[in-house]
Amino acid sequence: MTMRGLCYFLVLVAVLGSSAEDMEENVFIFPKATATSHVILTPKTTSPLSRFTVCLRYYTDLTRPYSLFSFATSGKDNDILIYKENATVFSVSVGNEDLFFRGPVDTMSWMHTCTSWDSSTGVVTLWINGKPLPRKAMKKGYSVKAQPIIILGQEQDSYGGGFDINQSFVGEITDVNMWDSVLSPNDVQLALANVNWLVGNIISWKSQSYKSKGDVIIQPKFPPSSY
Ligand SMILES: *[C@@H]1O[C@H](CO)[C@@H](O)[C@H](O)[C@H]1NC(C)=O
Ligand SMILES: *[C@@H]1O[C@H](CO)[C@@H](O)[C@H](O)[C@H]1NC(C)=O
Ligand SMILES: [Ca+2]
Repeated sequence: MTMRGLCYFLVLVAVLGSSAEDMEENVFIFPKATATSHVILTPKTTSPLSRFTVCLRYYTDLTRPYSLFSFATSGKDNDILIYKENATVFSVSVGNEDLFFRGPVDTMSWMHTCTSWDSSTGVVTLWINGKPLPRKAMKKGYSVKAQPIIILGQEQDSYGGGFDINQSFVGEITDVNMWDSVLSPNDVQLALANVNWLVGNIISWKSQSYKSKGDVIIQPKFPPSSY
């Protein structure tokens, strides 16, 4: 291989490799409110979805609304959105429709959530720290569109943009996994316990490619005993 050929090869490896990272021991810190800083998670599959589960863990002292998980598709900015409205109310959006869930009052501790939706019934289940809130339903028969842009730290009002500083996340996020299935109650408990073999097949915190933009810091998790 010529020198120039070798250079092209190395660039190609760097691009294609796009470094799936084991994030198991890490968190993303969003250190301050901005309308720009965010993380784009690269999904392992980009097909339409007739069911899904998203689990993640977060730690924040925000009292204003904020986005936890923003999954936009072309023409549907809230194709999937997990959002905190205020100290007690979560909203879950599918296909730009919203459902509100009254959850436990915020405490200064790590919160774990799993959100699932099943097109065959429309049932949405929101689990907070391993406990399901009363189930609701929407968008029966709908299919979440393909080719999402998945963003942490900001709420998309357009495909990959349209951020609002007043909806930005400030704090720490980790253990993000997404499946193209509805997790069983038992699997939700395993996700809560963070058993490391339970990995998402759309987003897998154990081998995740991502791009971070702006002020986002990766740090090791503190041991659970710190809290
Ligand atoms: C929280 O948000 C819900 C939905 O928007 C609203 O009905 C409720 O009054 C709010 N609660 C507080 C304490 O602001
Ligand atoms: C964000 O909230 C602040 C304080 O309420 C307000 O002054 C500002 O106009 C809001 N910014 C946007 C972009 O909505
Ligand atoms: Ca939006």
